[in-house]
Amino acid sequence: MPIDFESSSRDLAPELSIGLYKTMLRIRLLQSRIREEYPKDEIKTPVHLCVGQEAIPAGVCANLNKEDYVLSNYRGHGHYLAKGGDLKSLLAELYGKKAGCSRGKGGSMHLVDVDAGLLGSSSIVGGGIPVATGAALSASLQETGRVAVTFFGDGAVDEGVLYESINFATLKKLPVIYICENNFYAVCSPQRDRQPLNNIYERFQGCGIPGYKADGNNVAEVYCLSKKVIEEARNGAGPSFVEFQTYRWYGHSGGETDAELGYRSKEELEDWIEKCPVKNFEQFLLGKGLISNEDIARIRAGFMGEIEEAVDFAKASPFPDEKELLDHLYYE
Ligand SMILES: Cc1ncc(C[n+]2csc(CCOP(=O)(O)OP(=O)(O)O)c2C)c(N)n1
Ligand SMILES: [Mg+2]
Repeated sequence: MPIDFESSSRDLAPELSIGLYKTMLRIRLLQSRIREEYPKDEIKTPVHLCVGQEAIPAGVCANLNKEDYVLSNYRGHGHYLAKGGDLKSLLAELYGKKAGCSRGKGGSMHLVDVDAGLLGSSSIVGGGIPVATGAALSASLQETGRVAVTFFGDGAVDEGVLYESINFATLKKLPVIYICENNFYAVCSPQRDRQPLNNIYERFQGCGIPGYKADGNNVAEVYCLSKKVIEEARNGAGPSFVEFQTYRWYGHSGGETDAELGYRSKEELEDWIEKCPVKNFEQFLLGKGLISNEDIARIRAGFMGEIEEAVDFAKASPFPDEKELLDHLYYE
């Protein structure tokens, strides 16, 4: 089914639509560049790309202020950029350099940029969920007006901490939004083999939290639904749970296609590539006359130049000093 941008973008100002497109494109181009770099083995930690899933960070984070909190997972490049993280710091982190956002000690899976409101990303499945709940508790107690958003996958829905956190957040009416990026797989394990029903968004309603589902490849729909739940949370109405259905194009980690592993079919992947969130929205904007091919070429060239500069910066940057090894870590 084609993506229904027509009705979902009806209330979006043209500049907003173009901004959402640009955020997605920047995330996509960065990841394409990382795919080229990764096989050179200079990026030492694993990378988990979110190619195919860009509409979710773009649409959600467009509703957040700098001061709002985001807790991400290991598939977090998109969340980092969309929340306003610094591109050079991200790339330096991937290369384990001192200028990295986590001082070169975290790698792709452990991104922190407190100034941008990204309190952390984690390799522990579901690891950001209780932290976001705690961040929302602090916002509530201190009456800062901030909200917390946590992004996680369908695999994290199998973790008990999600239920504990939602129960607590609902009880305390915390300003937190739980966002499940359902790409239908946890590594090579399909959702249908792990969960009896395809109803993630309905599961938590029994705890008293509203649950919603939307097309995670439709940036306008992602934007509008997250606008609603973020405003509600900010106005004291409490938390929400949102499931965005989407698909990752490449293997669980790294930048290769993995159809040969046999856990998903080539046809399924091709169907989802046709539903590309970036290309389809680009076509829609072109069709509406909101953007021209010349604009697109200019925007792409600008992002590619910026990304190239950041890659060069990261490669040329020094590694952390040996004596810093135990700094900024918790240890006895
Ligand atoms: C607590 C915990 N259990 C298991 C793992 C191993 N593991 C790493 S990624 C992953 C799959 C998670 O899938 P999902 O939440 O759907 O996210 P996606 O990778 O699809 O974005 C698993 C099981 C882990 N890192 N942490
Ligand atoms: Mg998944």
